[in-house]
Amino acid sequence: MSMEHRLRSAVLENQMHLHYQPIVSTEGRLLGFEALLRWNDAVHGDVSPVDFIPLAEKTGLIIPLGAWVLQQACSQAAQWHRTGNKLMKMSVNVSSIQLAHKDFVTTVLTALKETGLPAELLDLELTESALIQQHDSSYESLHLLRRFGVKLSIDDFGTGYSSLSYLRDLPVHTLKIDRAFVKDIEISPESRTLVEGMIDMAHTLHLRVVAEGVENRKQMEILVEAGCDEIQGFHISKAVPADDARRFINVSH
Ligand code: G
Ligand code: G
Ligand code: MN
Ligand code: NA
Repeated sequence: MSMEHRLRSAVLENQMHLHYQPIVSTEGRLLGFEALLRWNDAVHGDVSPVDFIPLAEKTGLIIPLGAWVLQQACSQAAQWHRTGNKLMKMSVNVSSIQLAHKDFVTTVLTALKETGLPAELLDLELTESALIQQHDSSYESLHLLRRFGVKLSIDDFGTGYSSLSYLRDLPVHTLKIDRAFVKDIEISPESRTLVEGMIDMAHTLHLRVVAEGVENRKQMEILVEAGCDEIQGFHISKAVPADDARRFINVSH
C-alpha cells in the first residue's frame, strides 16, 4: 500500500507516538522537553518525520496530525506539571501549513483548555522559513497566541538564509540554533565565532538561546562559555518515550 494511504490511516486511527527530548539549563537543570513525532508502520517500519511530515503537509493530513500532537503533548505536560514539577515547558513543532490554517489559534487554545496546561508552559517551534513565508493571518495568530501567554521559538535558526528583520517584528521569545552550527564547534574556530555571534545578537534582542544537537561535553563547555541559555542534544539525551522521560523529571527535584 502507498505511503500516503498508510499515513492517512495512521493519523486517523491515532497510531503515532510522541517521544520527548529533554532541554536543560547550562547547570544541567531540566527546563522541559521537545515533543517529537514517531511513526512505526507495519509495512514501512520506522518512518522519519523528515519523510512523512512533507507528505502530511502535501495531503493536508498535517492539520489533524498537528492537532493531535498539540493535544497529546499538552496532556503529557499537564500531567507532569500536576505531579510536582512546577515550571517545565513543552516545546511542540508547528508546520507553516498549520500556522496558516484559519483554526490554528482555536486548536492551540482548545488543547490548553482541555488539558489544563498553563499557556506559559507551551512553546511553539516555528522554522525560520515558516516565519518568512507567513501570511498576514499567521502573523495575527502569533500575536494573539502570545497575548494568551503562549511562548514562541524560532527552530533551525541560521538555516533559512533570511533577512533578520523578522526577528524584530515577531513576538518570539527563543531562538534555537540549528545543530549544523553546533556540530563542529569544538574543532572549527569559524563555527565557534558564528555561534558566539548568534548568541550575542539574540541577547541584544532579549531572546533566550537554545543550542540544538549538542553531542559532547566539549561542545557544551564552549556553549556555556559563550553565554548560551539552554542545551538540547544527545549529550543530554535523545528523545525518549514518556515513561523514560519521567526519569529526568525525578532526578531534577
Ligand atoms: O526527531 P527527528 O528525527 O525526529 O525530527 C526530524 C524533523 O521532524 C525535525 O525537523 C522536527 O522538527 C520534525 N518534527 C518532529 N516532530 C514533529 C511534529 O510533531 N510536527 C512537525 N511539524 N514537525 C515535527
Ligand atoms: O528540527 P528539529 O530541531 O525539530 O529537529 C530535531 C531533530 O534533531 C530530531 O530528529 C532529533 O532526533 C534530532 N537530534 C536531537 N538531538 C540531536 C543530536 O544531538 N545530534 C543529532 N545528530 N541529532 C539530534
Ligand atoms: Mn524542533
Ligand atoms: Na531544529
